[in-house]
Amino acid sequence: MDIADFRDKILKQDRRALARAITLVESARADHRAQASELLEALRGAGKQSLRIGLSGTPGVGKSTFIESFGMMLTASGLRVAVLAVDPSSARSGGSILGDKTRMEFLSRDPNAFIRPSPSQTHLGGVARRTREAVALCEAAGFDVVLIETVGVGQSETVVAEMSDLFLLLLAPAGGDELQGVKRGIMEMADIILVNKADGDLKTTAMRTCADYAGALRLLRKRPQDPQGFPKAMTVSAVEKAGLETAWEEMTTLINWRRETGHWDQRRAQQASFWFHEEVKQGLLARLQQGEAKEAIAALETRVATGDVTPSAAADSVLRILNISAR
Ligand SMILES: Nc1nc2c(ncn2[C@@H]2O[C@H](COP(=O)(O)OP(=O)(O)OP(=O)(O)O)[C@@H](O)[C@H]2O)c(=O)[nH]1
Ligand SMILES: [Mg+2]
Repeated sequence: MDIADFRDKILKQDRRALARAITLVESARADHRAQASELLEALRGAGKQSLRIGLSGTPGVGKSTFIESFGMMLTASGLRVAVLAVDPSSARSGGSILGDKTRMEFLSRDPNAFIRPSPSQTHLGGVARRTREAVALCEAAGFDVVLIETVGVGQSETVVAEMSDLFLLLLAPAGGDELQGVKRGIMEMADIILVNKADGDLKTTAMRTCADYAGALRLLRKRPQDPQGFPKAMTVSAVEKAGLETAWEEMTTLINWRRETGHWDQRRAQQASFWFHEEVKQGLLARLQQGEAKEAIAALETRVATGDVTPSAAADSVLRILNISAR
């Protein structure tokens, strides 16, 4: 494989080359990983910074429909949009690809859009790296906006938020006064909450839900990366394409402010550091799960349980195998 040629094609926005490059970074094969690293290194700093938008929401809130409508609005205004997905739940793998291709019927045929459904996944660490690398490839390929979708069912929101410039939480109208069981931690990550399906019979409920969340957001600790009025909650209808322009204006306001005040660069720097630490941790964990260390752990497990050896002495002998013993 000619890495320089591959690099040039991606920089020239060749979609086929981009798709092949993403396949390469998704591969677990050692030779592919080596090529992927070389390619990413060759592309580092080339291209431009896209606006990375993370989008999370529970199954059925309308993520796919929203991306279709929102994405079409962006491409109509001349922007190039890439859509990536982080989907750690193996239960959905297979189904999501088919579903999304039909839900994003127009966007998937738009020459200014690039949609990449999530591959079937193993563990979240691997997913995070592959998605981050796919984002970097889309940036190199000159996309103005990279949308990173995740189904909000667990830790995947954190993964997406840690690679986004802007994090959107999509919610559905909810009756009653319960705040849909949205975890506080996820609320705290959101820059803009969008209550979708604000149309027809659901419109009044959507407005009430939106007001509830606006209230809840005001109770959260003020974050340095927000100008006055953010984070905020708004209503949209992905089906009727209502509120999308306003939502985009709010996103632009927030992002411009962050660029001007240095928070954009600061966040990207913090994210790079976060992923550096994560990779170190993942690398160490991987080494514990193979070879001599793995065998030693298995052998010591019973001895620790029966009190034959103390937990710390046992741990130390495992760490010594990796040459990282503290003693
Ligand atoms: N009334 C109304 N229905 C909507 C709206 N957006 C999506 N829906 C409907 O909600 C259902 C789920 O929409 P999807 O876009 O597939 O939702 P999703 O979040 O991508 O779902 P998963 O991919 O399963 O996680 C579909 O029947 C949509 O037609 C909206 O703005 N208004
Ligand atoms: Mg979907």
